[in-house]
Amino acid sequence: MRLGVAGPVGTGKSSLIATLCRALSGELSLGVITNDIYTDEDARFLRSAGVLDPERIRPVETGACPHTAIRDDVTANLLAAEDLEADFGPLDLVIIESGGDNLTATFSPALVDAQLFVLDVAGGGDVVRKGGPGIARADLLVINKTDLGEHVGVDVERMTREGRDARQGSPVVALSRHDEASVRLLTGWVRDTLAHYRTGEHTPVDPGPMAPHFHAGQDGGETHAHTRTDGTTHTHDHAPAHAGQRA
Ligand SMILES: Nc1nc2c(ncn2[C@@H]2O[C@H](COP(=O)(O)OP(=O)(O)OP(=O)(O)O)[C@@H](O)[C@H]2O)c(=O)[nH]1
Ligand SMILES: [Mg+2]
Repeated sequence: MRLGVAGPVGTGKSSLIATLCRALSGELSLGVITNDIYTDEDARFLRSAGVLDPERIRPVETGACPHTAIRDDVTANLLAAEDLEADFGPLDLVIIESGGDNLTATFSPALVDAQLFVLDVAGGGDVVRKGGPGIARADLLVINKTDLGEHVGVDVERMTREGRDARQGSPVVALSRHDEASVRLLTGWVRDTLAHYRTGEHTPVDPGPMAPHFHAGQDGGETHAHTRTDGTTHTHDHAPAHAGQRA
């Protein structure tokens, strides 16, 4: 099974993967793929954490917005997964970390069978209300670093409750690597999902596309497409900010 881990920058994706490796490497054959925009920093962090044979941790340097490599063209990640399988197969679980992105980045179901979306309490209690496809429809929402709630004035219970409200019953785990009981909830979810995957009861779900956006240097950018929460798309024009300044 391939498991994607997405979420904004610094919410604790690599740390969560280290926690999973520590808990599961004794019972499962694991591989890890990290996606960084410019470096192999996350792969180096995980290798130095000593939680898995360093050879089982492979970096993909995306060189572009993270969603490019986890959603638009997943080839580099599929090749890394194939290489891991060739070297260490049969693998039970390959965990793929997305580069940290905004609230709209999700994995293509062509790359992963299941995906987690990771927020952290230090990012603010209101982030969960801002919504997005990962928060609403990833297979699991993780509210991470619950130990920091009291230090940043965030009501963790309320944030977790609002996460549940946003997901119509889909699971939410409030996690801190310092709280063993919460780590057991996370590893329990991974074990259950893997068991369902093996019996064919788990179906990969696409949380929905990246919000349409343009990159600097592409077209003029005056035409914007917005995807509404119901999935329909609406396109309209804005007067360019520099209107009147053009030759
Ligand atoms: N207090 C606390 N800090 C945590 C926890 N998990 C991660 N951190 C810290 O949060 C910071 C970011 O963690 P990472 O795991 O690197 O986050 P990331 O999402 O992989 O970051 P990017 O890959 O750069 O997007 C580090 O300083 C971690 O030590 C936690 O449960 N509690
Ligand atoms: Mg990371």
